[in-house]
Amino acid sequence: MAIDLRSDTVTQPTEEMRRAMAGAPVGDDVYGEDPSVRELEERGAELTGKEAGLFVASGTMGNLVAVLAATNKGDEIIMEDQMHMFWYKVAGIAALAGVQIRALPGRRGALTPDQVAAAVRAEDIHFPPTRMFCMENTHNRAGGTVQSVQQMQALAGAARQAGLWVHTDGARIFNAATYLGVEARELARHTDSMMFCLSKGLAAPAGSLLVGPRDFIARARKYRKMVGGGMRQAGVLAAAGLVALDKMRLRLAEDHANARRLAEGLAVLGAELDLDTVQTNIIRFNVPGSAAGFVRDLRVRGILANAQGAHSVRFVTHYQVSAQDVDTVLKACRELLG
Ligand code: TLP
Repeated sequence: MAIDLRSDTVTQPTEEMRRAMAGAPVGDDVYGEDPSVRELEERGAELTGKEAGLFVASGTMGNLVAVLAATNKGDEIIMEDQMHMFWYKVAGIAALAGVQIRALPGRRGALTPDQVAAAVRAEDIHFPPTRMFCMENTHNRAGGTVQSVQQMQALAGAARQAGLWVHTDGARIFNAATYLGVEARELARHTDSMMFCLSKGLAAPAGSLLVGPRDFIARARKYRKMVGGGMRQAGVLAAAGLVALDKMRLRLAEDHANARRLAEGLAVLGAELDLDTVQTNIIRFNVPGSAAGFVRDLRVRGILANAQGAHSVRFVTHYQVSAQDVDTVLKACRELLG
């Protein structure tokens, strides 16, 4: 089988997930009658210290319904300019929520509180109202970098001071919590709502959770219906999500250790990368020649990866990438870079 470093989204459900899915009690979730979905939503809320949770089809849907629930058409929202919500959502926030994104340059995926405060619009007949501030932790395009509890606290402080709703794309929030050695709820305290994914490093086959205050989640539930996300007997998916939260969440340090060793090996081989950014399970590095060519040559050797620019390659580790696989990948890279 190929060693698949394209993303942690490629992870297959574990045997335990498959068993849980087969035996899951289910009901019609649009009527609020699916016990497995309810249990998952409660567990997600509890882990993040929020009042309520909402099971959504994807991370994309979770972020979209969060924006829909927090804004009105014609509002502006502030975020860092490499964020997933800005880059990869097919402009869904503009097209479907009718909201303008004010994207600001950050450092390693993070803005400063001063940048946020300065970007808030004054009252003026020409300006859209600034309604929301979003951050991403861990930060995908910055290479899986982590924002600390203190950073999130300071940013949320600046945003709340200006009356903004604070939302976090926490697709990989448990990777951030693992890196920092804190509970996810310590990070989640400094955001009003948060989305996190079950189908990335946590290996569930599909689904994400949006968590936040009860009235916000009730509004988001209606928007989820609007965008076609009422999934009926979704308990078969939620059952896998429960295994993801209870079991797979606790093993992410292994993926980080593998990523670290892989990155250190790549640095020795002369790949251009900033080791300080390799904090979790994502490695971004530059090769001297074409990234697409490098990725093609890896594929011939049974290794899958994504090119992310002319010279930039991304490797992502996950539970189906073993320490032995790291050796195999480094051997292949030695042939290609050496
Ligand atoms: N990221 C995927 C691709 O879409 C790029 C990946 O392979 O990394 N927020 C963040 C930070 C993400 O990295 C992703 C997916 C999402 C949201 C969207 O989640 P899904 O794919 O469930 O809609």
